[in-house]
Amino acid sequence: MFQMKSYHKMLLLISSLYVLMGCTKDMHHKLHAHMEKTIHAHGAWVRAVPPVSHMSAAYLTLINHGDKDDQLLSVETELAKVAELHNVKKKDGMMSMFPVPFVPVPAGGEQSLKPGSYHIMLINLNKTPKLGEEYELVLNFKNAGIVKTSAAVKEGGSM
Ligand SMILES: [Cu+2]
Repeated sequence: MFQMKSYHKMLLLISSLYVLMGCTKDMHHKLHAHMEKTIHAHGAWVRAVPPVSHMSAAYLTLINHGDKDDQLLSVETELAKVAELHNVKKKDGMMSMFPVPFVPVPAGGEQSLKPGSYHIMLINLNKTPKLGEEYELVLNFKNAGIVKTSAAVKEGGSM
């Protein structure tokens, strides 16, 4: 009798778990689909650097498919302890970099992070990025939330 009861309880528990899991899965799909259609990250790459270097940079093109302006707020990667958003300006005939609080990505438009412009500065490298390797970049946007992309290590010109 006791065994029968626990068997029924178990069945009840299992079916309610299925309901819960189904619900969560569905919500995840909706969220994911929403994120996929707002911001796309294309052609991400990381600059190959010599082993003595403690810094590198990452570049990519962001495309905003949404109807709201968005902002890239921060980036995380296993490659570096710190990832800063930078831009460059000309000062006394020299190009110098400076940190920016965000990188704007206009509604229905795109933004290129490239040498000589906006870029992701990778500071305090955990390892040396070598040609042929790939590293995941976790991009955090004001509206689109988290977007992940894979960046290939490539040879770049001067910074
Ligand atoms: Cu920089």
